[in-house]
Amino acid sequence: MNRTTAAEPSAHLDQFARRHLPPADQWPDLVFDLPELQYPARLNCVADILDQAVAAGRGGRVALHGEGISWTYAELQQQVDRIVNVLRGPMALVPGNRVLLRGANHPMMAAAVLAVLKAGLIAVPTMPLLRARELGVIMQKAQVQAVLCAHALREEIEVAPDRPQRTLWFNVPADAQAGLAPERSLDALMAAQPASAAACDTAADDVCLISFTSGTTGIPKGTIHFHRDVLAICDCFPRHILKSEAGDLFIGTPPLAFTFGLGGLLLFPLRVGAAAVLLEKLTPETLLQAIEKYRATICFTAPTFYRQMATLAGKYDLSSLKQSVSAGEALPVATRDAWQQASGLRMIDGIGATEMLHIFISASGEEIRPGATGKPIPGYRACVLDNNGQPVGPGIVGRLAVKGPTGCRYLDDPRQRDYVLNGWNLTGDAYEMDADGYFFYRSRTDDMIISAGYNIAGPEVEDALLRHPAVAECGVVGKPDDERGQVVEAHVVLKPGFEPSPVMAAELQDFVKEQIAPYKYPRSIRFLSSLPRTETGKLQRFKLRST
Ligand code: 3UK
Repeated sequence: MNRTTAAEPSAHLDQFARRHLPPADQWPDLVFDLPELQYPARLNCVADILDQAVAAGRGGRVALHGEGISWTYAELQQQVDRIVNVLRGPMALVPGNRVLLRGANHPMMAAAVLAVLKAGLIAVPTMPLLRARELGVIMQKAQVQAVLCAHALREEIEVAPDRPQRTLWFNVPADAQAGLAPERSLDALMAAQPASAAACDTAADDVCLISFTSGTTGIPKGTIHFHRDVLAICDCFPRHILKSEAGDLFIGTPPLAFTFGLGGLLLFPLRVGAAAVLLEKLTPETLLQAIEKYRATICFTAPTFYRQMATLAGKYDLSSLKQSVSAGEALPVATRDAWQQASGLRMIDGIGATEMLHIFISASGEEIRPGATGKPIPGYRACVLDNNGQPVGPGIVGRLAVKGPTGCRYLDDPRQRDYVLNGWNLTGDAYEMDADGYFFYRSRTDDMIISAGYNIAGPEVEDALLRHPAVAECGVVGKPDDERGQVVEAHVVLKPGFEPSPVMAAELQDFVKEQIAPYKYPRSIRFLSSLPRTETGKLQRFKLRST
């Protein structure tokens, strides 16, 4: 089942990425057992999702909206092709070279990513909040040869160590143009290039993307993905779970540099001929406004965003919305309920990972079971393993293991051995399956709280607390304790109008004891004004543990 040795010649003149793939015996199994996953030996994913749409006569339909911008498929293709010509011409890059991309969500950022893939180069997208030192680590690990960066985010790039000479700025504001040499401006260089370019004739397993994990600790890991992986994620979740179609309008918050956003806000809509709205710096209020304004039909964001939007939703017309997708971290039932009451929509929860490229367990419509993430989506399979790597039956908590058409291949990283076991991808999550084959998230494997011999999953206690009317957000972690090993500690943000006090703490403790086994109640409660989160919406539990 492994497809590590390509009979098909690579289009890459620069073989860096292929040379730094893990050894074949450390790869996960790759499974292509659906008719739609039978890809030809040669493919360029952008030719398939963009050029084919224009060739099929759909060039006049809108592809992307941004602040003050709407591009049709034909216009997007022209932008992409001009960038392809800049990359091949003045930048003198050759297939297989790595290009670091940096920008907030915007049609130009999308065009830049697509152009890199179309030219047979390798995209290395980076999160907007990263600082110079972190960018330097990524540039060094991926041996980046060029940078395309939004002018607004130039500062950290300018001072990043090892920055390649070949750095271009895009979306340069009018007042900054005069101070910038034209050969430094992607916008200026594009204007001088023809608006058409042929896609690089890449092999299906030529690398097109190195996506760095948004890991909360440690050195970031580069996950390697191929042209066919990009098509595979488009042909699994959106096709079978979302059931998206050309009339859809996608909107949401995840950055394009995060594979949740790259798929949900760019690749998925293009694959079905639909459109997406790409906006920067969205808040719960402005996302609601934008759903109303654009009449979006599918929303992608993280659980906390839905929780905050639920309290404001009444002020907006959300009648256009057909589907809402939650991913990035566990969806508490309390948040699912609040959003459903506010919007009338049953949330589609889905677990994905950078290593797997996108979502692999989910459910929609009548298949949804509140509390469960769902079942392996068509194309993927999953099971729960014990500490010896043996599958366990229903009702037992263990390590989540998955396989499908995509899987983990770290760029030159010994941690490959931690993620892949006997062909399965181990995501680092503790899960339990029920007799019907539904998968229930418990916690990250490392985050299970062990108190006086009991295993306690923080998210279960969080879900209980979130049902209390005074609780806006909360995070539950294990706090070291001489007697019990660990005790359950809740970090709570109260809603406006509620004040922290010992009485409030006692009330919350009693409230938890009424809902779940009393030994799980938080013996310690701390009130905070906000919780530490990553740019991808994940709670930084290690920060709660160290305060
Ligand atoms: C956690 C979830 C419970 C889980 C991602 C959708 O989050 C994404 O990728 P990351 O590499 O993190 C992966 C880890 O995040 N997680 C994500 N979704 C859920 N836990 N329920 C969920 N629904 O610990 C997983 O191992 O940042 C999500 C699509 C693409 C992605 N990259």
